[in-house]
Amino acid sequence: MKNILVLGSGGQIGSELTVRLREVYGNANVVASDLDPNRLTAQIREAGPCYPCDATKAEQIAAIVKDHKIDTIYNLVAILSATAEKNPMLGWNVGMGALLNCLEVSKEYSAALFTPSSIGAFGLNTPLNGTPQDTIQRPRTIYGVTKVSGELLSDYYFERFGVDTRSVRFPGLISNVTPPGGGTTDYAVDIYYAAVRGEKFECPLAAGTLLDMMYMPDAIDAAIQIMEADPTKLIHRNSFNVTAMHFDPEAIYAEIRKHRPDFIMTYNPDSLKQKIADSWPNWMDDTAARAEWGFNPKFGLEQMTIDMLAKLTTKLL
Ligand code: NAD
Ligand code: AKB
Repeated sequence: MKNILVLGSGGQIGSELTVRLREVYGNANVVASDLDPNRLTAQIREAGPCYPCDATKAEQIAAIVKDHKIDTIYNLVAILSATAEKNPMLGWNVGMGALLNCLEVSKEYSAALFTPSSIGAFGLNTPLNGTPQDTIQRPRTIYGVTKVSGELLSDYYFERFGVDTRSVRFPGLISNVTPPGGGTTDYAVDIYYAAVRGEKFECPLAAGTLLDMMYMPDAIDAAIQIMEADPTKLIHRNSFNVTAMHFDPEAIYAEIRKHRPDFIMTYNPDSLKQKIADSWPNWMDDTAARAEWGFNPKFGLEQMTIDMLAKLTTKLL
């Protein structure tokens, strides 16, 4: 049995991961937290222990870890790509501050640590098709710089201090539970909300912009599976490429129109998001994750679209 602390339980990933971790490990064994406790759902607040916690303050993380005998931390604190680009100092201070504190606390209390990286850890001089596990990483966004720095720092703490750090490079994540927090790939969530509400959708990325994506249930499985993986099988640690599908705006639009033939999408590219998206992989090679810890996503674009439309229809209408 594990004792787990989730930092960022109010976010897109954290809200679903916290609930799922409690199903797997028990409500009392999974502590939820966020800088803003108002972001925590009633379900999360009522089912188990919850704390306000600013992850940029090491002592706040350490107090929870000590009190609850935490042995595993899921650090989901970051400022996503488009928002960070508007306030680079905030992106760096939050992303790196939270990670460095988690690493130090994990070292002191012998906790394992999961911190997601992203497709944002790659840049224009990375091979964009079939992006290899080990390749050039020279991103030009502050978000990407924090992700590459985080990968290096996490490997350093493993090699130098034996901290059990593990991570995946998530692609754009699509969920029907918590809206996304200011990233470049948010359009792939927003488009479903518009379709279900019967609204027109203005796409902030141009036609032909291919990006890697994953449905949230597969992302949650991956986060739990990698932390349960046999460490002797891990050749890599920070971070593994993982992906489930890749598509451009036309492909997701066409898939939605199979179910909502009246749905209309037009294009109005946002120059900041477009520049970021153009520098990210079209599709990554995730062979290492499949070979080293059995990553095996279940949802493609077709199945995800059926599920998203059904769940959002129940939620919104
Ligand atoms: P999010 O923006 O939805 O959630 C982040 C949460 O962190 C929010 O609830 C916010 O209140 C909280 N937070 C912010 N500053 C904090 C602080 N100082 N202390 C404590 N909490 C604080 O982000 P997300 O989409 O859930 O992403 C989680 C992680 O996964 C991030 O590292 C992100 O880079 C990574 N990731 C996400 C995606 C995606 O598509 N969602 C893709 C790749 C990687
Ligand atoms: C973003 O667009 O910033 C995130 C990510 C892919 O890291 N969704």
